[in-house]
Amino acid sequence: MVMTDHVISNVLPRKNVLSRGAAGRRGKENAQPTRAQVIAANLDTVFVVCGLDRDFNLRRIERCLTLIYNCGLNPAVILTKADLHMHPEVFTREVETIAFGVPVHLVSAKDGLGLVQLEDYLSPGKTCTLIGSSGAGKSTLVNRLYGKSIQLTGSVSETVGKGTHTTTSRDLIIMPQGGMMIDNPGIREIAFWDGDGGMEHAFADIERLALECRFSDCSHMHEPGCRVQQALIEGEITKDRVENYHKMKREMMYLSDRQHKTANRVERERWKTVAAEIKAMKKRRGKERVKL
Ligand SMILES: Nc1nc2c(ncn2[C@@H]2O[C@H](COP(=O)(O)OP(=O)(O)OP(=O)(O)O)[C@@H](O)[C@H]2O)c(=O)[nH]1
Ligand SMILES: [Mg+2]
Ligand SMILES: [Zn+2]
Repeated sequence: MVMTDHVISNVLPRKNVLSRGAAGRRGKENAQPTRAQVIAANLDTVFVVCGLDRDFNLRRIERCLTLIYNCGLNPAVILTKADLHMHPEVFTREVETIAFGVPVHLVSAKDGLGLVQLEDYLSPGKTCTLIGSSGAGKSTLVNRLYGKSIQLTGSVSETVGKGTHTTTSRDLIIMPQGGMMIDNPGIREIAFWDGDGGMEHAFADIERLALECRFSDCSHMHEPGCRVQQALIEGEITKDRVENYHKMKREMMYLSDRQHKTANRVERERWKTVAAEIKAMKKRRGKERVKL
């Protein structure tokens, strides 16, 4: 295939893929995605970029981490715009309470704070991608790490604190450090797509507590002897985190249920075709016998 003056000579096989439920469910309450949308492939690290302005949202970070774990990929969190605060480390600590073992980098594209830590992810042969909402500061980071302005950047609305969806395509950039970086458009919503394996990593604290519940099928809502509820009362975990856990668990169950149903339907349809072929074959044989 020829694209302007470039020729694609080889397409590398996909080692891994970051995908989410395809968008297009806006305005439809509880509507679920029906297709997977690939964000990027062959990744070593997926950066969740969050600006330390009105973009900062622990629940969204949790959601992004679940999506990344679901795809079997390695996350790292970048908290950018650190220059807006006197003590930005408090945000790092907050994120560390929900992201176990995930590197959290505090950076500022404005004054260069923490950028050296990111260089390691960009060594030759490595590929990373940036996800986050519009206006989080993804493209500004790419520009800073690249050393010049190669990606367009936009402003954030003062009234609603949101970006203007400046980046509109997925851009793979070969960085001067030797690695590759994929800049993405801002994500409006994160619909899950596949499996539920990500929950145990993203909510390791709750899953660990759940092992101590009295009933093995505890829903952690109202059962006696529920360790999760106890931890909530004792302030070990927050209400918001538990609510987000339940919400995502529901979505995951719905998804796996629906995918299971789809698989059943595929199987039924396959058997319908086989049965029709057998019937046609019998009919043909019958005719052949009559001829004899
Ligand atoms: N103070 C401060 N502002 C920043 C920093 N990084 C980015 N910004 C500002 O944040 C705004 C949005 O930056 P972008 O890099 O365009 O954001 P984006 O995440 O690429 O947004 P989309 O392309 O719309 O998804 C711009 O006005 C930047 O100047 C930072 O470290 N500090
Ligand atoms: Mg951008
Ligand atoms: Zn329980």
